[in-house]
Amino acid sequence: MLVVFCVFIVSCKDDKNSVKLAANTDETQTKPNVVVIYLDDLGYGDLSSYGATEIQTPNIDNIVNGGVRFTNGYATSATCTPSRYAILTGSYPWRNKDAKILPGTAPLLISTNQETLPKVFKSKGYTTAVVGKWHLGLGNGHTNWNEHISPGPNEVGFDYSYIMAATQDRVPTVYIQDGNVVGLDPNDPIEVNYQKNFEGEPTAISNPELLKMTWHHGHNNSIVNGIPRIGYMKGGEAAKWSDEDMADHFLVKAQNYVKNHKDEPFFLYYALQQPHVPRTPHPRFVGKSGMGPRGDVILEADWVIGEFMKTLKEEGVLENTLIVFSSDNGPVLNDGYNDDAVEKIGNHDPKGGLRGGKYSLYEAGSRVPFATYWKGKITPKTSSALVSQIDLLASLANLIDAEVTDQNDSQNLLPVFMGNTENGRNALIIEANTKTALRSGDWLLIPPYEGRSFYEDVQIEIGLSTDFQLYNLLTDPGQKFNVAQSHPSKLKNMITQFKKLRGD
Ligand code: NG6
Ligand code: CA
Repeated sequence: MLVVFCVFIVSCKDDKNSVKLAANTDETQTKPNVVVIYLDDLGYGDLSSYGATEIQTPNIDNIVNGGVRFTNGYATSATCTPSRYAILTGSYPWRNKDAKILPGTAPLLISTNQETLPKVFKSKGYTTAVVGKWHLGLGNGHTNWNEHISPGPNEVGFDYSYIMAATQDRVPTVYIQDGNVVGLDPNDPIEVNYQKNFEGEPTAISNPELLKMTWHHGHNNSIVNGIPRIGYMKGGEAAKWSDEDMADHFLVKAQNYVKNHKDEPFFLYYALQQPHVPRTPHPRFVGKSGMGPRGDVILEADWVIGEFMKTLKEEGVLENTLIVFSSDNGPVLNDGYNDDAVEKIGNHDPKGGLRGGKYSLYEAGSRVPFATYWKGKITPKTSSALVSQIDLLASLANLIDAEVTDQNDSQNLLPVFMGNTENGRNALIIEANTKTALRSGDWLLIPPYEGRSFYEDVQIEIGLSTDFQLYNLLTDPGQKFNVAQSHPSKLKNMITQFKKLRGD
């Protein structure tokens, strides 16, 4: 009788949620691996699987078209640091006043006491890793780059970390493995300063003849590899990365991680640097897109992802691995370097018909390509459910039967991510440069804000207006018609809901 009862429980759980794996004698064998593949500044329209016709991204398309392709998938923010903070903590970035684009010298933004995605995995015996772009601060704000750097990713849940500290355009331009600068010569210590230059060190202003890439706005401090950066850096010559090799470099680290950990359950956060500036495709990809470096590095990212997927297959873990693919914020063409992104864009629309772009409260700022792929487990489909990267924490916790301990903003949408239902979020707050807006159902409310509405340097509409803006995204995805005046009761409802969710 008891046996029959147990079997009933197990199969009942299985029926309700196809993700749950049947009870097994060897638990570790059945725990699924999870890989989050995260791009930097990839727009909603930058992939052929999201409608691009001028560029082909077959490897990413295999993921997107082979899984759930979300058409209402969001990063929490229109810039990097806040989105990365949210995906890793499950907390809205606007709750943390420091969650803004960080300099390379910023202290660690995530508290070491905070719940994080990798900690959730560790609570169930997983091994965890981050490879690629970090941009969440390191140390206590007075980092000595020549010593062990802590706290960092290893102190917020990652067993292994192989990262760049901030962005490819910010110093220090070195890789950091588990808190130590890779390849550092102790006789050539690194110094970093975001306020002032080190005496005698060339900058883009003092020595323009040293540049192989020129700057358009910002990016005129230290020169590394002929590329002018944000911030000043001295020393560390042997440790400096090669920009053109960065994609291959991170790929090998991600592949090796899979090879070394294929026999235990793992969580890997693989954060590629493309197509953020400076766009430095490996020579293999130069000229391949016909769109200049921005298109070329998208092709490079696509290739790298194809290679990574091959590794999962060759190592025999593909069918036991859930892949989440997304981007940290929307697209920008000229983000500070003269790299032909505008001149060579042709008919390509990185925004995929949405309005705005990176930095913007309009849709193109935070609505991004978003897909979940699991060979043999997820049936390919397109989903219009409203989902945010912030929901991965609660949803992946559910996948592995882990407890969520902190009070946060993450919603358990596992059945949506598995493609079993369209019941996504009812509402979501999106953010751009600390300003917030409400998506609720098909509607988007942007409250009135002072401030510039257009960011000249990058030629992007920021979305700010001193009037209320209300858009119906179903009938007007390009946000051409502000219907705030003609829909007073909808507007009122949205304002009430927004205040409630913000806690104002
Ligand atoms: C901006 C940089 C931009 C980019 C961005 C961060 C200037 C003028 N612009 O401040 O180039 O680095 O920060 O991008 O310096 S993000 O994707 O990491 O948020
Ligand atoms: Ca970004």
